[in-house]
Amino acid sequence: MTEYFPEIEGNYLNHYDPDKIVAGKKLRDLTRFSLALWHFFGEGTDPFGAGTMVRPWSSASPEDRLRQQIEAAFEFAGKLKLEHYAFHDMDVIPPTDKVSVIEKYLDGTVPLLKEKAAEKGVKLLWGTANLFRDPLYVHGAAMSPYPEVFARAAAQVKKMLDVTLELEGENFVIWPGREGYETLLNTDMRLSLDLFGSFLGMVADYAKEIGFKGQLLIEPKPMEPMRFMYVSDVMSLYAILKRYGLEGKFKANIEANHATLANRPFQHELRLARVLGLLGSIDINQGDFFVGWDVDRFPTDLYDATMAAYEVLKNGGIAPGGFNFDAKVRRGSFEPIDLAYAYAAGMDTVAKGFMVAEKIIKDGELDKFMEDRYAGYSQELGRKILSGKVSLKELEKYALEHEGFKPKSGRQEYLEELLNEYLSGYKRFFKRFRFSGKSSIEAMGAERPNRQRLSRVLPVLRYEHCPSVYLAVLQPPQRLVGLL
Ligand SMILES: [Mn+2]
Repeated sequence: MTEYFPEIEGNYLNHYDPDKIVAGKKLRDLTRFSLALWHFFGEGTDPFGAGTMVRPWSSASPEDRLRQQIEAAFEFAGKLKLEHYAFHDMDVIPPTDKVSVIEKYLDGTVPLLKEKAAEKGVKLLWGTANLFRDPLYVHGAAMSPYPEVFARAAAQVKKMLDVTLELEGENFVIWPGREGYETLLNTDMRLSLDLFGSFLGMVADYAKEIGFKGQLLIEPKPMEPMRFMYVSDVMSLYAILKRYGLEGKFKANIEANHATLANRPFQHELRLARVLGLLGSIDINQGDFFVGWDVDRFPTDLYDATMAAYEVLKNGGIAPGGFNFDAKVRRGSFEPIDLAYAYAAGMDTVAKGFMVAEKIIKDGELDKFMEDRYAGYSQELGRKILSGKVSLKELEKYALEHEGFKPKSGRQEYLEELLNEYLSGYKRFFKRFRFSGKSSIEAMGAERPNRQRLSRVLPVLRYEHCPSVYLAVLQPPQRLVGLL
C-alpha cells in the first residue's frame, strides 16, 4: 500500500496522550480531535498568489487525485492520533454545480471514506453541506431572494444528512456563511429571517425523520464572506432559535477565529454557550488581532486553550462534539512535514490547556473567589430577588433601611496574575503574601502596624501553601520592615 507521508514517523506529540486522565476523563474523550478535510486538502493559495503546498498528491491525475487525498488524510490522521474527521459535501467530490451530479459523486466517494476511515480507526465528527461556494449562492442560500436557491440548499443539506447518517457521524453542522447581506437597499430583512427559521425547522424535522441521533449545530460568524451575517455570535444564534421555536434542536459550533472577528474573546463565546445550554462543539484555531479576516491559524495560544478547556471541563466535556482543527498551515509552511508540526502544536496546546485547567479547578481558588463574590445571592435578600417574589417597593424599603453598602474590589489584576502562575507553573509567592479579601483593609488599618498589631494581622494571612519560614525568608526586606 502506498505510504503518502514517509517523512512523518515517530511521535510528534509531547503533551497529548490520548489515555492520560485529566479531571477524571481520558484526554481523547475530552478533546475528540478532528481533522478538517477542506484545510488538509488546501493548496496554500491566497488572493495574491498561487498555491505553495507540496503534497504527495500534487502530481496525481485528476481522476486519481481525490482518492489519493482521502487515503493520505486518513494515513495522516492515524499517524498523528487524530481520531475524528469532518468534511463538506464539496470537499470529497470533483467540482460540479448540479445537484444530481453532487449526489452521484457522493454516492461514489462515501464507500471510500467509510473504508479508509475504518482502517485507521477514525470516526466522523461531523458532516456539513457547502452552501457558499457555488455562484448560485451569491445572494444567500436559505436567505436568497429566489425560492429555487432555497430548494437547492435544502437538497444539499438533505443529501449530506443522509451521508452523515450513513457514515455514523455524531454531529451535523450548518455554517450560514451566505446568510446575510451586502446592502439593505435590496434586502427584505423580515423575510430573510423567516426563511432561515423555516430552513432550520426543515433540517431538524428531516434529521428526526431519518433517525439521525447526532447533534445539530450552527456555527456563528459575524462577517466574511458577507458584509453582515445574521448568526454573528452565540447571542444572536440564541435569539434566532428562540424566535423560531428551535430551542433544544440546535447547539452552537463555536470557532475561535469567528469569536475574534465578532470582537469577543473565545472564552466569552464558550461561556455564553455553556450557560445558555448551547455548547455543542468547537472549531479550534486561532485568529489574528492585527487583521480583519479569518486566518484559521493552528491554535498555539496557551492562554486561550486553557480558558477553552476550563469551559469544556465546567461543561462536563464536549461530547458528542469535539475539537475540530478548522486550521491551515501558513503559506510559508509548505512541506508535508509542516502538517505534522502544525497538528502536533495544536493538539499539544489544547492538551496542556486541559492540564492547566484541571489544576485551576482542582485548586478551587478561582471558583472560590467567584462564589464569595456572589455570596449575597445565597443570603436572604439575594434569594428573594432571585425567586422573583420581591417588588421594587419592598426593595426601596430595604435600600432605605440599609444605606451605606460598600462593594468589594474585583481583584482583576490579582486574578490575572493567579492565572499566569498556573500557566507558567511557577511557585505562587504572590499568593503567599496575600491578605484574605475581607480583612486586609481592616487588619492594616490607618495606623502604622507594630508587633502587637502583627499578631492580629497574621490570622488573616493565608498559610495553606506557605510554611511560615518562607514568609520570613522570602518577604522583601522593605515589606518586613513595614510589617514589623
Ligand atoms: Mn475560520
